[in-house]
Amino acid sequence: MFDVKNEKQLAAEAAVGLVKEGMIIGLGSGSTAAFAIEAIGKLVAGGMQLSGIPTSVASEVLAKEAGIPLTTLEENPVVDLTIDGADRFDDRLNLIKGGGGAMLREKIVASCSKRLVIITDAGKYANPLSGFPVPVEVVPFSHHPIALQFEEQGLRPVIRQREGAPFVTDEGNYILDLQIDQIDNPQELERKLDLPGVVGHGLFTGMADELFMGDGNSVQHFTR
Ligand code: ABF
Repeated sequence: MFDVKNEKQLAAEAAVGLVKEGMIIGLGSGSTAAFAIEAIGKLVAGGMQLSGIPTSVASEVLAKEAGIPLTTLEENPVVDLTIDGADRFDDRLNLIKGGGGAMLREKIVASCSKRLVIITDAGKYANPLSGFPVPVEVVPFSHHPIALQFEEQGLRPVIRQREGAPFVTDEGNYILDLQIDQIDNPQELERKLDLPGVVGHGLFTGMADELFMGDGNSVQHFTR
């Protein structure tokens, strides 16, 4: 069994090779993106001028530790390149994201980006998408009726908890994780999720431009 950490680090460093002087960089969340943040910090230490926009409080902390100058979407609403992780990807680079609960800000930053580059390891590939719950971010006020509607659609929602209480996202919302065996039509599922009170979800369809996948001691590069 290959070292997954190594696969993540290889993918992250390959994506960071795309970073150029003066860029506004979207900084993803999760353990693979953490390797990218570390590598970008080394570019800054070497004198490269750039600014990062974190996609989570956790990534903001890592970016500050790495010495990356930070900016915001208010100051820079157009992002040159976002490097982010994923929990699953299929042949068309449709993604399941949000295992760490950051998918709302991740999708916002991705939507502001000229280029979205995903970094993963070989274990994340699933075609069709499967093997990981689809997280849906909901306003706390609405979480119960939404859960009931998802139940009626057979999507088997489970409210994400931490230490016995509902997990609260960086934006102060709850997450319903949908236990779906296989997603044959991600776009159709996206339409089912569009209920009042839903503020985001972890299905990213048609957003990723390319993907680096660590695979053993090598990196494979896919473009959509
Ligand atoms: C993040 O990357 C999340 O959307 C996703 O859950 C995570 C994958 O985590 P890891 O890289 O630790 O496997 O962008």
